[in-house]
Amino acid sequence: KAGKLCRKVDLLEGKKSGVIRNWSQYGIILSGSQIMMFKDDEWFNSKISDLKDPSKSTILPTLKPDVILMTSDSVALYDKSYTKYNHVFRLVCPKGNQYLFQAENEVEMNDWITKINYA
Ligand code: I3P
Repeated sequence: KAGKLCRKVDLLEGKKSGVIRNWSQYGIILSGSQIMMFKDDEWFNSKISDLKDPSKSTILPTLKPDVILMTSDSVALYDKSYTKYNHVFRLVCPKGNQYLFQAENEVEMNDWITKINYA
């Protein structure tokens, strides 16, 4: 799956202090158990149709993501107690890191949650 999400780092190793807390938008590719994150919006827009086409997956190894998150031991969940923004899900990672991701709408949010958890 590929698309765009806004991300905020909520906890690093379980701690809130010292964390840069702003939201920023990334182009995202979920491939296997990796979330690859790209800052360059223009580049991502120009590539997005290729990235959504499984027959062009040969380009995946050549990509240089700005951030990579491994999802194999992580859980994506909808956090009911989080009410500040809509369509936000939480990614909880084994070392205590937690990220908030905001999707465009509820359908997209649920799709990301499902695909991350079953990747
Ligand atoms: C943060 C920024 C975030 C905000 C965060 C602020 O300030 O305004 O948008 O998160 O609040 O610390 P800065 O840009 O100076 O880093 P929310 O929009 O999610 O509230 P927080 O510290 O309460 O997470």
